[in-house]
Amino acid sequence: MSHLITRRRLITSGLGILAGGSGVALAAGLANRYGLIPPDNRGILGIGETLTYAAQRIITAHNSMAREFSRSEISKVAPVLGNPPQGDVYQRLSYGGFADWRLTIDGLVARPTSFSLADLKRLPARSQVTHQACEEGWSFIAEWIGVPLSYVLNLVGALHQARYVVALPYENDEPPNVWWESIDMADAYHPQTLIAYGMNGSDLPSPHGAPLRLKVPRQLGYKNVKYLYHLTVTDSVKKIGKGLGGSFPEAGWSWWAGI
Ligand SMILES: Nc1nc2c(c(=O)[nH]1)N[C@H]1C(S)=C(S)[C@@H](COP(=O)(O)O)O[C@H]1N2
Ligand SMILES: [Mo]
Repeated sequence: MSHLITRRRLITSGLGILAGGSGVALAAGLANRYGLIPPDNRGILGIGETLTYAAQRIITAHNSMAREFSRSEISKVAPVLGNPPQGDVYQRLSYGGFADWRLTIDGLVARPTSFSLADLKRLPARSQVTHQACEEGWSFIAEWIGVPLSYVLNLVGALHQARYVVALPYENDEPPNVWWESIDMADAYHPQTLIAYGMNGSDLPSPHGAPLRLKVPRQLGYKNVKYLYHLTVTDSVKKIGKGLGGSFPEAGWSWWAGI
């Protein structure tokens, strides 16, 4: 974890040096021109957020891949952070094998759709053995299987104005009172970004987000929303929650959590 932070600091300070002094304004202007201002930017005071995100998006190809491991490297223990939704409804859905679970995708799409677990399992699957790191400092390697989010976005016909995909878990509440996060379209269409329904050869266990979770292996654990119930495609996150793009930015962490 610490070396990850160091790498991010290096990228930020590297761009800082490039930008240097009044050059910061120039860099910020360029980032703006190319649509690379993250939702949690705090104007010139938050320039670090903008430079880190813009630098990553400019320097690395959009399709750069998170490292994949072999099955023999799968961790024996996978820690958990965050509990399943409280209340009977989730319990009942779970007893029913989540047959009645629906993942709704709406917003800037040509065909808003609700998918059952069976619908998603019929779509082309992709699996990957990747590393998931929590901002708290622990991490693990696991195999995830699911349908690429890009495939589903193409099915529902995401419109060209789309800039973010907002991920919401099952809860009887609205942001900011639920766990929510958003990703940009580069991550949404990235081949390793999955709507995952399986982990280490089984259905997703309840503590890890059953029946569905978002897997965004190029970012920290907190972007990987568990109990995934609703995806909204949007051109702005300003009117959702506190307008910063997710629960963690609302708590003072970075919206873009690339590693
Ligand atoms: N719905 C929901 N999703 C969530 C969380 C949560 O509390 N609720 N915790 C996040 C955090 S901080 C991390 S590190 C990972 C943890 O995933 P795991 O429990 O499978 O290890 O899930 C993320 N997704
Ligand atoms: Mo986390």
